Amino acid sequence: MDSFLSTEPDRIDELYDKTRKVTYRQQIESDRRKFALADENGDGKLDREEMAVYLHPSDFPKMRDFVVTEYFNQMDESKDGRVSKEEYLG
Ligand SMILES: [Ca+2]
Repeated sequence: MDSFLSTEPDRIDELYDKTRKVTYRQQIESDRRKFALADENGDGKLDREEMAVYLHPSDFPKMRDFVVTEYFNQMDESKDGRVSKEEYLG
């Protein structure tokens, strides 16, 4: 979050994290999806085991699709549904 200049609500779609290549809104939506997936019992809170899933999603098979989709969307800068060698290598 430090790479964002501001969290003003009216700028939520234009603020861009250059490192992660996402807007602030996209990051919030991604975090909400990750939280919902990690919240195994759906109580809206993360216990210690659920927090481990949230913090280290790559370590848990149930988060595999989320992790792949997040990386894919970040790499596919042209948004053509494919990651070119140039996009992959950055
Ligand atoms: Ca929970």
